Amino acid sequence: MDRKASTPKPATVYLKDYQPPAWQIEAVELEFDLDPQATRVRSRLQFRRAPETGPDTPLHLDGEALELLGIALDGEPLTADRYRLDEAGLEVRGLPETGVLEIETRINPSANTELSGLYTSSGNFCTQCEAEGFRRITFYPDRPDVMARFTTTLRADKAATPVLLSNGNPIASGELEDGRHYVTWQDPFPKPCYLFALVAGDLGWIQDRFVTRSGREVDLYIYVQKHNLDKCDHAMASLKHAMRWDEEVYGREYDLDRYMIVAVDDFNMGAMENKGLNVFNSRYVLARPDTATDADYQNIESVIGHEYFHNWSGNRVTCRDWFQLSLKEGFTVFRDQEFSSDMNSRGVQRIGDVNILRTHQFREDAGPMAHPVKPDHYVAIDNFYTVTVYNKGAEVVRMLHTLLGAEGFRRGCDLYFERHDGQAVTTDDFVNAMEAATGVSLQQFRRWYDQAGTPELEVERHYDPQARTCALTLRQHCPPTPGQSDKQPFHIPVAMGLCDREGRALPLRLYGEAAAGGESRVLELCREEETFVFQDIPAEPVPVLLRGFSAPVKLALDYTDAELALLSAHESDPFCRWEAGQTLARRLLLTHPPQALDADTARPLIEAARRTLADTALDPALRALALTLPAEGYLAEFVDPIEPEQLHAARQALRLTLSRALRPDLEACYEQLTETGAYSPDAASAGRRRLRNLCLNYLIACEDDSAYQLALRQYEQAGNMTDSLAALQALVNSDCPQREAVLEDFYSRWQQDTLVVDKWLSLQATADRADTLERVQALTGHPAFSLSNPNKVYALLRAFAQGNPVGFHQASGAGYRFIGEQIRTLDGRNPQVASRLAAAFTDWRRYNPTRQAGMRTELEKMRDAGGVSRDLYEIAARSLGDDTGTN
Ligand code: 7MF
Ligand code: ZN
Repeated sequence: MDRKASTPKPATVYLKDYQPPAWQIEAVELEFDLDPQATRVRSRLQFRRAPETGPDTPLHLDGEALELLGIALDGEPLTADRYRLDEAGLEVRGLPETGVLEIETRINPSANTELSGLYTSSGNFCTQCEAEGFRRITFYPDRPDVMARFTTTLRADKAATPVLLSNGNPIASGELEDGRHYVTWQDPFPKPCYLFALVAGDLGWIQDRFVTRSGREVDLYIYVQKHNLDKCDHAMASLKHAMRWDEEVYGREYDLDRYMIVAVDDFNMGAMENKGLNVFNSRYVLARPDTATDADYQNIESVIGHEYFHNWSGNRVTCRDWFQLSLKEGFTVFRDQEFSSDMNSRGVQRIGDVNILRTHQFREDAGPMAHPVKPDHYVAIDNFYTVTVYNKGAEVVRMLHTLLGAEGFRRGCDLYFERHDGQAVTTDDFVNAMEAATGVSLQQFRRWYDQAGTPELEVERHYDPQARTCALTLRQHCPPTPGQSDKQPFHIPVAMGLCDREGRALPLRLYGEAAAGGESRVLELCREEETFVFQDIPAEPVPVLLRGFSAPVKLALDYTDAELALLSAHESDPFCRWEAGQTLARRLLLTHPPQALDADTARPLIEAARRTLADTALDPALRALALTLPAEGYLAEFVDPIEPEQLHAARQALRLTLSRALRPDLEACYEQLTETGAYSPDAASAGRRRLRNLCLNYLIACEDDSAYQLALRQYEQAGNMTDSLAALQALVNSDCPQREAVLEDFYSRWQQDTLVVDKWLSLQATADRADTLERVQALTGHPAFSLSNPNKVYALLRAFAQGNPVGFHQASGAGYRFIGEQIRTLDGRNPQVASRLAAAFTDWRRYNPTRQAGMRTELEKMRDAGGVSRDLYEIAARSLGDDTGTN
């Protein structure tokens, strides 16, 4: 257990204290006698002292929640004076330079409620070792810079556990006495133990084959509970697309004879890239048109891609230590974003990714949990699997791609993989390879890894009609973050263009250049302030900055409403075009009280929306994005203090105004997009459904019978989950008299399908109703809910705490007390899930004094609870402003 009742203040780990391992493990042989309550693990570690290590240095093996049954060195049992056992692990003294340590331990997988290490899910055995779960399986140097060849033998009852899987290739199998059997697996690639996996149980599978570019045949398997075998095809197709894409775009092939994916229902996060044996949360594998939405299909494709891409960015080249986490995660998120762009629509993908970054990562960067892409200290590493490490990390890699160009970036990647194949390295090694391959200096660029906070980019423009020049002055500033009061300027790539008053792009010739260099270019802002002067500009232009959102910064440019309207109608870059419309809407929402958001005030927005609804030449998905009002979570970034019900009321008022003004247009668009025929999750079809369901969402805002009938009809006739759920959601958030009956109908129809039930829980948790809190409280006692299953916790409790700001932040404080209590209960079972839920409280200082007091009280209760986990302690303490950076 990750609980330290006796230690009030858990220790902090620092990057500056990094020491290379004193001992290496060259090979590991593991034997598991699987039993749900008492699994025996025998481990043979072939160790070798590192050259720089003195002969008296003890070997430290991490271990947690293990029962030590025996320990021997080179075949001889070790006497008690040769080793010391404490709550952190095992220390062995007096070892020769090389030898074999044999250790036998016992663990209880069925009692493992943390879902870290070896545990059972729906009666099957599975593992999760990243970051520090392997130490809950056996004593081992549980750090990524110790890389070994693994051979794993699994033994279990053959009838109950016919499938026995681990990393690599099966090299032996057979029958044993008492109805048991065994399989031995060998992974030829040395790996850190966080990539170890085993899965055992009564699973079904589908099988396919992939032939690599060089002609190697790879067997592909997806293992699931048998009742889910009809939901695996999309995941398999996605896997083959990912394998082909990595060959085409990065020149990277798969390296083992088999690739296995297993779906489990109980999993703390999305998925895990264990070598040759990925373990997935079943929500990122299973899809059938009637059970999964378009968004589910998309997510499956991107998560399958993400885990597959880790085989190179993470497994073949791994992290030296956990401070380097973004080395593999930022890079791999960038790779999966690009994969999704190539498989679907680049513009839609980019807008979605920017939305996530700005609503979640900017918020993290502005609060007490702010940390650099490469953190320099932590209490619980599991708390640093953050949007900063993942999504800002991906933006940092994207900026390298922008600065070096696609070809330079590719050369840098090739060199990185060539130099470091089989090694555990740092983010610096990655940047070094990029520099060495291109000759571009990235000295200043490295600050993106070390400085936290979101830079603010202010742009001033000056047009000189006599000289026909347009001068853009770019100024950067980064606000302080915890532990970092002064920031050095960043190296910021600013993709930009200029357009005339008809929206036409102008050729760009910078002062001193002989000829124009295109209509879009990348300015590099390195100093605090720099001025760029463009020549031959016949009339005052409209500047377009940050095309494709070329840097993770906050842009300030004093556009007029007319300029924004122009860009939202004509700009060539989908992100900047969308952004212009969002800025217009945001201005309206933040400068008017809800009752003032009438048709007169909103006229320009209404007319823009009318044109968008009718613009059949434009991708429907982009039209849907353009018509979606800024999220409340994004609007919150612009106000102080955050008043959740005011933001909500403003957004709802504007939605109603648009609905009333555009009713015939919305109805026409809805009808025009009606489709019959078989469901396909492709981007074009999904885009049409997205726009049509957005029309429905607007139409029902009018709360009249004809809109209700439209939604009810869609619910009844829907041939896929996307349309069915959109109709249900529209009804649940309305006052339609049938809303309860439809909710009940949905549950009774899908109660056997745990992933569909999650959607049903989330809908209720995010419902726009006065009694939602009571409803959520009641649902915690519903048979469909369980605190033991992370997906259920996320579907109900996180959806409420993070997806229902009005409900969670209600002035009585009842939302805080309820979620606080759930977190403290959960912490005793699964600290990782508890601390993720606690993220809802970290921004407490952004609210008014009453709310601050309510949130603060809950954080203090978490921090000061006896037996609080390290994970939850760190979140609560840092949120409260305690300095966890000093021991
Ligand atoms: C896509 O990164 C993007 C991010 C760690 C677990 C999966 O492959 C992973 C694992 C966490 C948070 C997000 C993701 C993952 C984890 C993830 C998955 C798919 N190495 Br924690
Ligand atoms: Zn990952």
